[in-house]
Amino acid sequence: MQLTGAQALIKSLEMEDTEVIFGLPGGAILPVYDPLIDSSIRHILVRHEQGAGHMAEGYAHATGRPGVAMVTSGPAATNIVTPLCDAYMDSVPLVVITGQVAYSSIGTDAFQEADTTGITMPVTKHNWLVTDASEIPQVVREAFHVATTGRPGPVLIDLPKDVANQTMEWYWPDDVDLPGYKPTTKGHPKQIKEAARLMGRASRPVIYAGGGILKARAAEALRELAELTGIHVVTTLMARGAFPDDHALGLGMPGMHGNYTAIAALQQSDLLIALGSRFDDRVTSKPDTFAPDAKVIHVDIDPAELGKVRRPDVPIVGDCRIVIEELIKAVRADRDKREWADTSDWDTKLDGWQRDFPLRYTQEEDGPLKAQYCIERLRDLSPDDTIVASGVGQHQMFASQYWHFNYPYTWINSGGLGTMGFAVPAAIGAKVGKPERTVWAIDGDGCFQMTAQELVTASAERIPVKIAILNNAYLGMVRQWQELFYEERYSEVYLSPDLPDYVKWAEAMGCVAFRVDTPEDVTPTIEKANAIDDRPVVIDFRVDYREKVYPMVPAGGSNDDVILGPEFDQPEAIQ
Ligand SMILES: Cc1ncc(C[n+]2csc(CCOP(=O)(O)OP(=O)(O)O)c2C)c(N)n1
Repeated sequence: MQLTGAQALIKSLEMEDTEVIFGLPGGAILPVYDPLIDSSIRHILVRHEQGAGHMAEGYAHATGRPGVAMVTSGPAATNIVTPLCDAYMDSVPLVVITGQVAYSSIGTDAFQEADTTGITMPVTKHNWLVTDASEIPQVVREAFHVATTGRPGPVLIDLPKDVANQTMEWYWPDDVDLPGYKPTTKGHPKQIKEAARLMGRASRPVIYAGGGILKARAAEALRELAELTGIHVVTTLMARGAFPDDHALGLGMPGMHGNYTAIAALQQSDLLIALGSRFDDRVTSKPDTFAPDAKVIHVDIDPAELGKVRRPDVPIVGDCRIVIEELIKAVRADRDKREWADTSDWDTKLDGWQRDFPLRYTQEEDGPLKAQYCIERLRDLSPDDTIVASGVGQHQMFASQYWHFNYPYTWINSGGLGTMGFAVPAAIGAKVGKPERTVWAIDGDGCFQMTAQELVTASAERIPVKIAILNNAYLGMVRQWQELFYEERYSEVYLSPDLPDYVKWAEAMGCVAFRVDTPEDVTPTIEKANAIDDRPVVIDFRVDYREKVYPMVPAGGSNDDVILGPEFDQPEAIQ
């Protein structure tokens, strides 16, 4: 069967079971948009290519399947660099297709030419410049394989226009053979045995669970390991939902804005069992003061993570699910042989910290509206398995702190890159992937202004996402740092609560919109929003601009010096 390169590309995407492409056409990718008309693949026409990339990420986070985006050359390709970098940092499987000028014109500064493979090389797991149409099925097969195996991540296929117009003889490759790319999935049995032995000797062990748990579909295995050993679990910002917050062994989020118990548990631990986590600086703060007495078991599918920040005592390269399942067997065997250390003092200490230092804020009945209160009401009034996407800033930290994540794949955020503007398009992508679920974006007013136009996409495509803008009239997180560390010298952080008029703006984009000024309006308005399921809804919550996110570990400091905030008598240091 003879196909054009463009037809072969669409057919290859169908062979990979692509159900949706997020994209926007243009000159160089025109040939591929033609056969798309006859394809079963749904296309969602975005308003900006950054939106396409983040939608594909939201889709991938929610479904576990690779997100696919397609854009044209030059400025469209550069517009999608931010989502590629975002996906790279957070290990999100994406396949991005970019149009390119004709192969014969590459290097001539042709109209809308950009060196897309050069620009994206540092932010993709791999990329391909297709030089002949016959390569297309092979390249697509390889692209999906690389994006989804090992440590997942984004890949890019750059397709010159003349190659898309060439004809080729259709084939579908039986397998993928990439010399030099053979991710290790099974952990070394000796190391796993040693890990179990260390776990049995520790009297202050903590499981430090990262986003890798979710990527490896290892949440169930993690729960089994925790329950079998009675070891408490902290879940990083990327792992929220990987272990239920409501579980007796769940300690919640550690890090710069983590809760006291999670931070202190890591600090005082004598054994960290790091599973799919990467000792990010937002968790460790100053690495040489982090968890000084702890031995470390570090499990990661990416060997480059082991020893990158902290040298592990027991490094294990492998897929988290497979390794944890083996570790469970090793723990059982070890327990048959020897008595495990007593951890009851530690458990009592953790309980005490949880009792003495919970997350706390005050919402006065007639006082200014607090962001935390809005989030708690959203949480309690929405279905348990609601998917929450967030932007970046104070609202993101409040959302991670105050939502109770009890199910995996319900929390979607930009952890590594911290991309403002992520929430709206990511929520749209998640809703496309999981149309039966309620999807709330919790966004800041600054973030919302970066990608709000994708609500036009949501309205046009009938994707009924819900957006809560926590409108504090400021770039709040930056304001917080200027207040605390620059002597209240506020520089370029004021945005205004009314410019734009968020309700009118949302309505102009086809959404239903509400504004909430007082605590008493919060519940009825959320109830109204939750009852709408045929179009997007936006609530403009006017929240107190003075509120700060606590606890807080000052950047560059030690976790021992975590600041609890005005609601508490500050302890000297963690002890
Ligand atoms: C694209 C981008 N630009 C700048 C920043 C730096 N930054 C981090 S948080 C923040 C403020 C966010 O403001 P807003 O969306 O209103 O959220 P808030 O902190 O007020 O909840 C800024 C500017 C960023 N993370 N991403």
